[in-house]
Amino acid sequence: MGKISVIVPVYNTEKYIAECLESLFNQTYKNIEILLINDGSNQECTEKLETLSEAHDNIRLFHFDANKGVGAARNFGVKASTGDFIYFLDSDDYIPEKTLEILIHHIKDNDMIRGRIKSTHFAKSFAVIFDGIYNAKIHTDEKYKFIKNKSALNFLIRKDFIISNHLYFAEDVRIYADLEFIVPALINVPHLPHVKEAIYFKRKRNAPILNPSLMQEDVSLRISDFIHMYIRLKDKYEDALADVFLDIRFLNFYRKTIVTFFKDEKTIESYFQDLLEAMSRVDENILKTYDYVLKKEVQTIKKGSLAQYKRVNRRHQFLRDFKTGCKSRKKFKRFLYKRFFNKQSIKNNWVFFESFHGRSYSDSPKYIYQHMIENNMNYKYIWCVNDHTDIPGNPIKIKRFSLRYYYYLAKSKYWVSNSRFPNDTVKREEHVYVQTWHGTPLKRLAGDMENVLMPGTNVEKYKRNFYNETQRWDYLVSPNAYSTNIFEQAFWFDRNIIESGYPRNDILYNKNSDEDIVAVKRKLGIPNEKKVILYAPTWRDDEYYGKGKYKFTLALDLQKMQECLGDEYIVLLRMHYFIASQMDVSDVQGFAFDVSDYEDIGELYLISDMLITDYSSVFFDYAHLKRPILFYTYDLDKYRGQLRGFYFDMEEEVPGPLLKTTDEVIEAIGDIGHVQTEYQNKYDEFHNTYCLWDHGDASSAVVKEVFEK
Ligand code: C2G
Repeated sequence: MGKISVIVPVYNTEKYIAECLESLFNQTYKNIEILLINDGSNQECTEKLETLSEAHDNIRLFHFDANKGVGAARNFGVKASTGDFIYFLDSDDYIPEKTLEILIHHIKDNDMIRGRIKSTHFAKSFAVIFDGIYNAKIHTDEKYKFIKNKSALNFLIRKDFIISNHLYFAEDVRIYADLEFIVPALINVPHLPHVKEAIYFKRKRNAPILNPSLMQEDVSLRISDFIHMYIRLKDKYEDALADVFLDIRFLNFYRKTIVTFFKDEKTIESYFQDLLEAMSRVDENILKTYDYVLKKEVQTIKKGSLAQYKRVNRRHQFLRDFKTGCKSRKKFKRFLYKRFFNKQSIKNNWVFFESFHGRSYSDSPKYIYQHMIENNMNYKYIWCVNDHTDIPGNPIKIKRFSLRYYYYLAKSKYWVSNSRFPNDTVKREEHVYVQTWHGTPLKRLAGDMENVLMPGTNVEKYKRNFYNETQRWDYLVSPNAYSTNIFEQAFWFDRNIIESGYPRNDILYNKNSDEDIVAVKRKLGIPNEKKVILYAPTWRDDEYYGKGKYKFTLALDLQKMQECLGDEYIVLLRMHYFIASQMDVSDVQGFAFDVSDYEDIGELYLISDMLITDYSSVFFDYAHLKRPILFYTYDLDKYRGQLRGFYFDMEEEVPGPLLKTTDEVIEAIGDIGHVQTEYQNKYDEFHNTYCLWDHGDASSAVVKEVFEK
């Protein structure tokens, strides 16, 4: 049937290349050569390519001295190839084992054929293709719809067709090099067969910030590259179908990407002349099919007056925002926020506090605030709390996402929060944003996460949003040196880290007295004479009812615990704030108490004699008290492997036993003195590593740094 030359340009994809090549070695169609074009990759990647190619006869490896771009690499590959067919595969993607076989089987007399491209966010996806007769569907008028993402991927093409039509990739653009190749290719085929069983997995990179794929690159580059390619191709070819394809893609790109970019008016000027050139090539009949607003903008661009276009753009941006604003109450608030509140002056003495997305008056923001009011500092305070909560000092209280929320956020100079603000909030230059974060990380965080299994997002979106958020923090509070290191990397953070310890832990040093403990127990209505076990597990990324609403199935047998321990102990069940499941303690009344709604977990630490947790950061804080900690890690392998991954080996580092069953938990509690002796050394080491900075004055240190310097 002929040999297929698979051309794989490689640029710093050392994390993915082995999987990519493995998918080629596994092809059921064996008559292939693999051309690896190392496009000036780093040393690690280059060495990896050398090792891989030495181990396999059908790999031919070529090196460029410097990075020349994907277009140049593929052109080189075509020239060096010896096959009858050409197939382009990107080095971070992969294909199921039958893809090449299906394509070559169906190409018949055609010059090219296309399979299906599927995006994947996962580390590895697979497709089960059952043996059978697959039909290639022939496309004539709609053949251009197969230029997905404007790319030449997952086409199998005859080499002599490429040569006789002088097809090549653009070498002077970074992102849309494929258009130069694929548009004339399609012009020269009367129709295109498509087989949907021939799948190509396009990987959405999970490091869009530090290691972006081409499409994840800077939007300004995408704009200039696309304008460039559009003009060139319009001038070079006269083909009715290609014209329609190019005009529609260009106008859609203008509406989706360029208009959004032009929200920042300063950006317009440097693109205006090129845009004028491009728009003057758009066919009037195509333009006619678009809405009034877009037509008006295109006409204004074509007139060539930058000032006039800026005015129209300003008006239209407002209209677009207003139109979106009218879609719902929520959107209208955002419209007012963006268009009015954010245009007003900032109040220099207003401080806006939020803890766990307004779920409680708690955590480090609470202690920073308390320090400020106790010291009569001259500020006006705003607290975002969703429920009616008593807060000393009479601050203004507002609910998250209310109109007042947006108003006060826009006008308060200082923002203090322990988690993220909504993505659509705007931090102006005068705002000062203090991020306290909410725990020493054990579970991998943000930029360090491989997979994201939370509902309503994916790894790329999650990281991008996270990145946008961390880049607006002015200060980040760190509880220990270990966290500082991780925060810098996982949050891409290189600004002010306040190495004060956690304000939320001040209480563990300042209120650790019998009197204070009795007062909290009284407030909770729990018996004073019994010892207290606090069970505070974390949440599971993949168990949820919906966005932000997680499930938790209690895996502790409380009845059994009551039978064995009830005379001496009571248990406080403390669910993570994301957990929406209700705990049913009716069968174990007087023994188990649901304290999930209690605002300040620090007070619960103080009144408990031991902690049971799992992968929650609570144990880093609890260790300040030097009281026993048990780890009920019944799903350790799943949690560590599949869900999150950890920063360190739990078995090695944590200051207490890892237990898998209720019986083991009961046994450890029954013999807690022995457990303590056994873990004393580990506990001391742990304390020395993670608990060195807190002495009860972290709030004061943060306030000094942010408000008194
Ligand atoms: N928390 C709580 N009750 C629980 C679990 C947690 O009150 N049952 C509070 C603690 O203050 C804890 C914080 O929420 O330190 C963060 O909880 P984690 O279980 O560690 O999980 P997460 O919210 O995912 O934060 O760097 C820290 C990580 O980001 C983890």
